[in-house]
Amino acid sequence: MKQILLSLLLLCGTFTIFAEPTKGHGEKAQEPFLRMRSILYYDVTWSTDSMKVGEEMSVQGKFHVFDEWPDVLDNPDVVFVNVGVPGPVFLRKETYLNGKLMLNSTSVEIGGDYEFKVVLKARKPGTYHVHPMLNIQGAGPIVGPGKFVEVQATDTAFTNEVTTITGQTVDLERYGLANVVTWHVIWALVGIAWLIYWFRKPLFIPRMVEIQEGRGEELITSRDRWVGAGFAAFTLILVAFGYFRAEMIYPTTVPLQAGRSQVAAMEMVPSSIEVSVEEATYRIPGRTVNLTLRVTNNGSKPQQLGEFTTANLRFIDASLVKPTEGYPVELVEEGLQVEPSGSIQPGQTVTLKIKATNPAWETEQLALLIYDPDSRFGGLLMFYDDQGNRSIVTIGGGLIPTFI
Ligand SMILES: [Cu+2]
Repeated sequence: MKQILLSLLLLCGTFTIFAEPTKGHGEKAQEPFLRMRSILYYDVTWSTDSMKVGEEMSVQGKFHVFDEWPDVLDNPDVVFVNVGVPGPVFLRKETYLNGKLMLNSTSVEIGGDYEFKVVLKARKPGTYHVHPMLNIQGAGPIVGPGKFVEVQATDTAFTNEVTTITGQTVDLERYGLANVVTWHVIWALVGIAWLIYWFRKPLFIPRMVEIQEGRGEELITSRDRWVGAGFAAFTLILVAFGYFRAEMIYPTTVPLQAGRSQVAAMEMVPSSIEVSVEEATYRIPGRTVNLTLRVTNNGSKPQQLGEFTTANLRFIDASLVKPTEGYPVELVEEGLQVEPSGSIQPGQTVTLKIKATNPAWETEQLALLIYDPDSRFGGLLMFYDDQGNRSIVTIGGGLIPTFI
């Protein structure tokens, strides 16, 4: 016994010593197909990465709803625009989807592109990983890229004042707190009294024996029945009292809004570039995704591939694409290798070989894709013409692992 205890203690000790502070929220633990083939985020920006409690920041960007939406996920019919932060450390003051104010859930079209903006007010000091996020019913929370934002404390206490429809100004941080505490205490007391009454009697085993011996009826006395009825009556009276009291104090109320709003996808200029995936492999020792693509330029301007993005990782050709200032460096890999390099002329069809090398395929746990029963990838290709105009093409297909 002593030995077992000692080894358990040692085991716990070892875990504690080697434990690192956690900072993310398990975004890497989400299945690769979920990150690569559901919502593909792009153009995400954070207005700041350092602020004080009470100050506001915004997270904005765009996302593409992947065309080949995975069968195992429910369609994105109920979608809520949100942010992924560890707990209630920010207040979400405003949320927009394609410029429309989003208080409710909406639906998004498969294959559509949307622009979002979320305004946050810092509530608690600390350093937080801030992601845009969509909560999709039947598919889970799908997070975008994350950036660390530091929130510094201030001397003044945090308040969240709003003016109600009756013109009263209230601080939502404390509003109704006494009422909430009072009612919790009242109901806890009722519950405890109920438990105490029954716990005074013989409990599980003696009761089981009585029932087995056919004397179950004798376990409940007429006094028990009266007490039970008393509790039931008291509970109903208390509920009714609470209801009428609330009606009296707050005569004007608006119920929580449960309707769903409709937002159409962004109008996108149809891309003049056609891409078909001929081969896609993942070279395990080199941590490289190799893509062989057949690309046709049906437009009137030469086009050049500048970026391949998937699962919030960006592989860019630094001569064409510059990440916005402050974009998390760990999510951008410069040096997207494209062969043959250079532009694709109007009317031309070329076979492009693309190499996207990054240890992140392993560290972001995307390589786990090859162990899935459905090893398919998805991503966005961004082509640029000679004037810097961008056109986005979605690609996807099976990804085959190679070991040499
Ligand atoms: Cu995170």
